[in-house]
Parts: sequence; C-alpha cells; structure tokens
Amino acid sequence: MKDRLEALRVEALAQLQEVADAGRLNDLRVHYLGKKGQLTEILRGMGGLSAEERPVIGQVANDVRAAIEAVLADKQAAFDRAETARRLAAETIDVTLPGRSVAAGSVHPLTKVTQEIEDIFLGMGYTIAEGPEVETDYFNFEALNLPKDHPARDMQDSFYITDEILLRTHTSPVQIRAMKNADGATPLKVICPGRVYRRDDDDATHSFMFHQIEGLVVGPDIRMSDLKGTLLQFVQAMYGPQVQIRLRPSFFPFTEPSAEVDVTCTQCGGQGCRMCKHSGWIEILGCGMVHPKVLEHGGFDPEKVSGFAFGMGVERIALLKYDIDDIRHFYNNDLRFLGQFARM
Ligand code: 2NM
Repeated sequence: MKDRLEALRVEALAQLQEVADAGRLNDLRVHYLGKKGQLTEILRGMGGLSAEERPVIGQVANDVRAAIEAVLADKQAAFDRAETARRLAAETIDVTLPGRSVAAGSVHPLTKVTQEIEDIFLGMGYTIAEGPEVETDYFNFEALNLPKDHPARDMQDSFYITDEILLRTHTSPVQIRAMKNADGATPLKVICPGRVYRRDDDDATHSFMFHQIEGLVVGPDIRMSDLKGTLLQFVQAMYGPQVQIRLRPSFFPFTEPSAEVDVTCTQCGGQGCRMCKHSGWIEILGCGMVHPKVLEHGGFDPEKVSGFAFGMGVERIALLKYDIDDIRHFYNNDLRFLGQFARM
C-alpha cells in the first residue's frame, strides 16, 4: 500500500508538471484528490491493515496529499497571475480620453418663472393651492360674480364641454374652492398657479392655453394699501429694489375697485425703450378688492372681512424677463430654445 501511495505521488507530480491550463488542473485535482479520486481509492484498503501499520500508512497518505496539494496551489497561483496579466494587457483604458457627456435636460422657463413667483409669496406666508382644469360653470363664472347673462362673459370665449362644464378660463375658481375650504377662518393667504384656456386665435402674444398665477388674501380689515404694499414687495423681489409700480383704475367683475398694475420698465428703468413702447411703464398684472358677492360665495361675511386679489400671466412675465418675442417658443419644445435657460 505504501508503494501504491508513492507511485501515485510520482505519477501525480509528473502529470501536474505538464498541465497547461486551469481547466486541466482542476480535472487532475478531482482525479487524484476528489471524493472518488485515486487517493481515496487507495485509502479504502486501510481497513485491512494492522494496528501498527495504520498510522504509518496514514502518515504517508497525508504526505502524498500535502505534496500534491502544494503543487496544485503553486500551479493555480501561476495560472491566476497569468490570467490577471492577460486581462491587464487586454483591458487597458486610456484614462486621458474625454468623457462621453450625458445629455441633461433643463427646467422649462415657464416652470422657472412660476417657481420664482411661488418662492416670493411662500416667503410672505402664502400657501399654494391647485385645482381642476375642467371646471363647472359655477366655480369658473357664477361664484365670481359673472352670472349667466353677464356681458363680461363675452370677454373670454371659453372651451365648453357641456352647458355646465368647461375648461377654466382663469385660476380664480381654485380661490373660490380655497375660500370654501377655509370655512370662514382667517387670515387666508393663497396663490394659485396653473394652466388656463381661452378660445383665442394663437399669435405672438396669445395662446389658447397659457399659465396664470393668482393671489388672494382674506382677513379682517384687509385694505387696498395692503394690496399695494404686497405688490410692491413682490415686484422688487422679482425685478430688483429700484422698480416702482403704479395702479391704473380698471374693471373686473370679481373685484371692486379694480386696477391694472404697471412696473417701471425692467429694460430701460423708465427712460423709454422698444420694450415699454417708450412709455417707461410695463403692465404686468390685474388686481382689486374682492367683490362682496365673491366673498359670500367663498363662505365669508363681507360685513366682517375683506380681501384683495391679483392675477398675472406667467408667459407675459417670462417674455419680459428673458426678452422673448413670441409666446409660441414656450410650447414648441425646440431644444435650441429650451437649452438657453439651462444656466440662467
Ligand atoms: C385678476 C385680476 C383681479 C382674482 C380675483 C380672485 C378671487 F377669486 F378671489 F375673486 N382671484 N383672482 C383677480 C382679480 C384676478 O387677474 C387678472
């Protein structure tokens, strides 16, 4: 048995010397040392040995196993090193090559302007409210002091879905909903951004769909001076501390009195230029004191509280801010246009 073990050692070591790849090395490992391998096969005869022979043969078997394992390990390490070297040679990368740039998008200019306006009013303690774009006649007109036969309904031709349902023509219905939700509690300070729809023919300054932001404050003793101070605060945050405002009397069915608000031209500072058509002023929003009937529809007692409201077109603010000449640029999604706002 000792001779067979020695012969196995000689044979195994000779074969291992010849091995040229890791696959063959593993085959030999299994062949000699595996569970059904040669060494196990020989050791199966141990049962027939005497008590004196058994430790001697056991020692020899362990030596043979150790010798084979040592060569296997050496060979395996050599193959591993060769494989690593091969991969290092094959997989070299040029770390000096410029990276492949990822096409990154950018925030749409209308989104940017909307967020800027939102941030200013959030800073003044307002909350933001949103509502449905498909509205009922009641919320879009009736509650805003525009009864069915009111001539002012002709001012905004609407997209009707049924007699009673239409695409909202302004975001004011959201403010009626905000008032009802407040359930009479004051102060209520809210701004409502969103899409609105009007049956206009599209041109450089009109679109059948555009964006509005409207603001509303309701509380005891809210006055026109609060409105004026708020708007001055807003335009100076938006355009700079040098900007002034003026209010011109106007008419809206949902406010009384009503006014249109101009800012000193953001381009020329009031000297007169192409942008302000040489007037020094640019109109940017409409506003007024909320009509008593509108407060009632909102669930407030106009004898106890008052409110102011204002509304502006986001497209108009963005056109002025970025000196863009055509509203349709906002909707075409031409990357050459949109890309210009990536870092503005
Ligand atoms: C404007 C101009 C004036 C306005 C009124 C209301 C409401 F719902 F509180 F009555 N929201 N927005 C308003 C007033 C909007 O946009 C040019």
